[in-house]
Amino acid sequence: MNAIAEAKHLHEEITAESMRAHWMPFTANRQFKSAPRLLVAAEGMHYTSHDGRKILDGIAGLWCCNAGHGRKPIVEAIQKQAATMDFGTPFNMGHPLGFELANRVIEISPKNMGHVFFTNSGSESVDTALKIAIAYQRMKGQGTRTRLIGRERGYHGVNFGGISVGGIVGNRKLFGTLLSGVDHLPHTHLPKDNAFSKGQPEHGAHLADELERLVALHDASTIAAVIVEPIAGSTGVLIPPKNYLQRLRELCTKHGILLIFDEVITGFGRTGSEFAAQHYNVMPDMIACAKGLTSGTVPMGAVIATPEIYNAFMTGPEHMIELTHGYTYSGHPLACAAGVATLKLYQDEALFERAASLAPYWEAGIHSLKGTKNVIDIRNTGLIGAIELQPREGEPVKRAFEVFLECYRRGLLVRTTGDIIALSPPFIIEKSHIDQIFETLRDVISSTP
Ligand code: PXG
Repeated sequence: MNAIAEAKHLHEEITAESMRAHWMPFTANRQFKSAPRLLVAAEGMHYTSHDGRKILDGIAGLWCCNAGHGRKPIVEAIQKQAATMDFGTPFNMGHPLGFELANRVIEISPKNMGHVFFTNSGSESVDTALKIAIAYQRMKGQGTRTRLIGRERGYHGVNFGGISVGGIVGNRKLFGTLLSGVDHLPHTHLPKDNAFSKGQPEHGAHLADELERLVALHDASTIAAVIVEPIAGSTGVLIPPKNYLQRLRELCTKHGILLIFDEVITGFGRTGSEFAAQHYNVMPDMIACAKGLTSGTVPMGAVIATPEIYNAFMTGPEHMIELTHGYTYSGHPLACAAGVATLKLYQDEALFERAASLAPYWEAGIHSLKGTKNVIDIRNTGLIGAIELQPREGEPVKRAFEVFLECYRRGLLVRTTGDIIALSPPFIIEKSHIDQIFETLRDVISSTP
């Protein structure tokens, strides 16, 4: 039996009872288990569903499979590494691929970056960066700088640090008091002024000045770091207004506050540049990343930091651990093998350049949906986009969810957040796929009540 037939066969055996044990993440478990949607194979731009249908991947898995699915050089590198050395402790031991991957990451990072700390996910990258920020201030003799500033509508993963600086109430309210000493900038979503902007919106740079208000309230001497997504992804693709990130950078520098960019989604070519930092020409002090680092093939994240930060820790007796932080699987050999092969593939196939060169076609495609029934805003940059729908009276979220289900039925995978449809295809996408995505969406949105 081939893999797909086997998976279909397995599906036939799946019953409500056999699905009970798996508590699924960020999923309406009961709805799902009453009508399961299973993916069983993936290649190039497509998934195969359990019922044997080809599904066009409009979201690169979940903003991560930037090189497309089942890419041979990555698959073979993982296979080879699994057979060569499965695991080795990352504490006081190393393996060659960890160093190679760190060097390759630095090669494509903003020029002010120098060091890479490996994690296993975006959430771990965020919490690692926040810990490094607080510890760095202490190492510099500024131990009172412990406060962290996030932003409303920010998503920084699901660990305690990330949800504390994050700004999504649904992800926070169940979990108690979270970290203390956290405050938030206002979000930058100004639909009245900026609806249907192509790329960066005109209005909203002044919202960065809110940091001055927070400094006046708390005093700079209590603030360690500001963390923002250069483009807020999970809350519906909020593109930074022109000059907003520049102003935030200036204010952080002025007040001795570290600026952390959460580039879990925007890193590794999504904007058409290596990182959003280069795209917007604003250099943070640290970058949290994950997803595209291995094109989603093996879980891995990283924090990229400046030499200034790294060197602040390289003091004290040389036999002592400088940063008491790390995960059993930091720099896991399989993840490093996948990462090295992925970054090489991005380079060999010039995939970031490909994303940049397709961006105008993508932009024209997505904005052609302006005027479609219930579409109240469209946002885009690089190979990322969002279509915001008017929520149905008294039934928020439902209209977009129905669009998601109908797209899936018609062979297209999109992502929804609230009443926003988010898109972020693999960079190997062809113009014909772009046409298919927007034709399908136009039809489905028009016919959804
Ligand atoms: N930061 C950002 C900016 C993210 O987008 C994370 C951190 C956390 O990464 P991990 O690997 O721990 O999941 C993310 C993750 C969505 C969606 O619907 C996006 C993410 C995760 C789940 C759903 O847009 N991004």
